[in-house]
Amino acid sequence: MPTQILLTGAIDPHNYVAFTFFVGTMAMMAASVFFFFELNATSATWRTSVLVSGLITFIAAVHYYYMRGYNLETGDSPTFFRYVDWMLTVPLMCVEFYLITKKSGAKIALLWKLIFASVVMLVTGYIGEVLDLDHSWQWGLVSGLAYFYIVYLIWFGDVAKLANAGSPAVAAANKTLAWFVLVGWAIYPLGYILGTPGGLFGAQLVSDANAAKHYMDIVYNIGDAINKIGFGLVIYTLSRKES
Ligand SMILES: *C/C=C(C)/C=C/C=C(C)/C=C/C1=C(C)CCCC1(C)C
Repeated sequence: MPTQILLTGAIDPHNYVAFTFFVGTMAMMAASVFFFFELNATSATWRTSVLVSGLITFIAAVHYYYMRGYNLETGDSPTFFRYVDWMLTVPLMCVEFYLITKKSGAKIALLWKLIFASVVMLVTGYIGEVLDLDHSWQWGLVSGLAYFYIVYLIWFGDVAKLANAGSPAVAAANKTLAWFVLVGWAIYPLGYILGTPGGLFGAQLVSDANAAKHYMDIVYNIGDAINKIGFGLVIYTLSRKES
C-alpha cells in the first residue's frame, strides 16, 4: 500500500489509513458531544464518570483531527502524537476504574498503581516503536508485562474485588470493562507486531516498512474507536442503570 496523497488534499478512497483517521475524528467528536450533552440528565453520583468518558473521546478527537491532517499532508505515521493521546487517555481510563470502585472503598493508591503500570506500558512501547528499534521485541515484552499486570488487577486483583463488593450494576460494568481491556486492548500489541520491525520476537511480519506502518495505523485506529467509545458507553450504561 504506497503512500497515497492527492494534490487536491482530498482523501483517496483506497487510502484506508487516511480514511480511518477521518472516520476516527468524526466518531470521537460525535461521542464527545453525546457524553457532554447527557451530563445534565446524569445523576450526581455518576456525573464525574460520564464526564471523564467525554474527556477521553474529546482528547482523542483533538489528536485525531491533528493526526488526520498530518497523515494526509506527509503520508507518514503520526506516532509521537499517537502516544501523546494514549498518555492522556489511558490514565483517564484508569480513573474510570477508580471512580466505579471508590464507593466500595477503593483507595487512591489503587489509582496510582493502575496509572503507573499504564505509563510503563506506553513509555516502553514508544521506546520499542521509535527510539530503540534494535530491541523492539524486548521493549514490547516489558510493555506486555505491564499490560498483563493491568489485566490482572481488573480481572482478579483489587479492582475486581472492590467492584464485586459493589452494587450488581458496578460488578457487571467492571466485568464488561475487563473484557474491553483483555480483548480490546490486545488489538494494540497486534498493531505493534505488524508495524514494528522486529516487534515479534525479532521477526518482521511485513517486509515493506512503509506498508507495515500503514497496517499499524489502521489497527491502532480501529482499536481506539472500539476502546474509547465502547468503554465510555459502558460507563454511560452503568450511570443509567443506577439512576
Ligand atoms: C485509547 C487508547 C488505548 C486504550 C491504548 C491502549 C494501548 C495499549 C494497551 C498498548 C499496548 C502495547 C503493548 C501491550 C505491547 C506493545 C506496545 C504497546 C504500547 C502497543
